[in-house]
Amino acid sequence: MKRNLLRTTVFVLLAVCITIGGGTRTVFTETLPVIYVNPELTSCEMGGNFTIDVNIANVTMENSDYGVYCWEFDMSFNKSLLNVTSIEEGPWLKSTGEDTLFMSGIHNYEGWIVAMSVLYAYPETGVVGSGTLANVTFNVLAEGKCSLDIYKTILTSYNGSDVLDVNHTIVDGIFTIPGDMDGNGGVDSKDLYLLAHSYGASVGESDYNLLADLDRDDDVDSDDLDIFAAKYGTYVDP
Ligand SMILES: [Ca+2]
Ligand SMILES: [Ca+2]
Ligand SMILES: [Ca+2]
Repeated sequence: MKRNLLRTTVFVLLAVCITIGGGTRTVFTETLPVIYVNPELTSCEMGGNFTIDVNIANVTMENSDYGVYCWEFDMSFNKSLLNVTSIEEGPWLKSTGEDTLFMSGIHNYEGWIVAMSVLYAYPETGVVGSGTLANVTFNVLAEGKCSLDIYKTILTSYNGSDVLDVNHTIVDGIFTIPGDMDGNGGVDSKDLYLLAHSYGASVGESDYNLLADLDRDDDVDSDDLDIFAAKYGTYVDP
């Protein structure tokens, strides 16, 4: 009975929200290269797996001397919530056709990983532009919220004799509970507002939001709303 009332309440809220709509998106205005987690906010049910990209953007000859020859990052996470199952190199550093030497390490008992890649033959120029450094796949041990914290990053260039540090910025990721679409650690009307904006959308459409597709069947519909209603009011420690 209580659940039916809740579901009705959620539907009414949805009807209100759908008429106002809204959305969020990450915009980088920095002129420095940036290493960032994509998507910035991720959720997944307990026992499930999800993959995030560690991306780079805004690399130019002007801000990197001779392009990037090597990247490295560590990433920490809450080891009681998540385990990393795989780290794969993304295509960015290989995008000019040069071979790379890629290495990674997974330390689930301590809650961190490390990954690095270097252009093998030190060509005349390094790589510029934007793309994916690595894909990291997690298994969810328990529901909760934690930072996917990128640190100890290294970006280097090369002038023919010296290795040069490339100044850059970092944007971390957040893992949170299913239904928490704004990453505040709770499932509430603000999340419903975001779900409403995606309601009726399928994967590939601009309004589609993976965070709203709670059953992960590539569309946002009444099945997702049912799951959302069941999670409505859930909060975790920030
Ligand atoms: Ca929320
Ligand atoms: Ca769905
Ligand atoms: Ca569906």
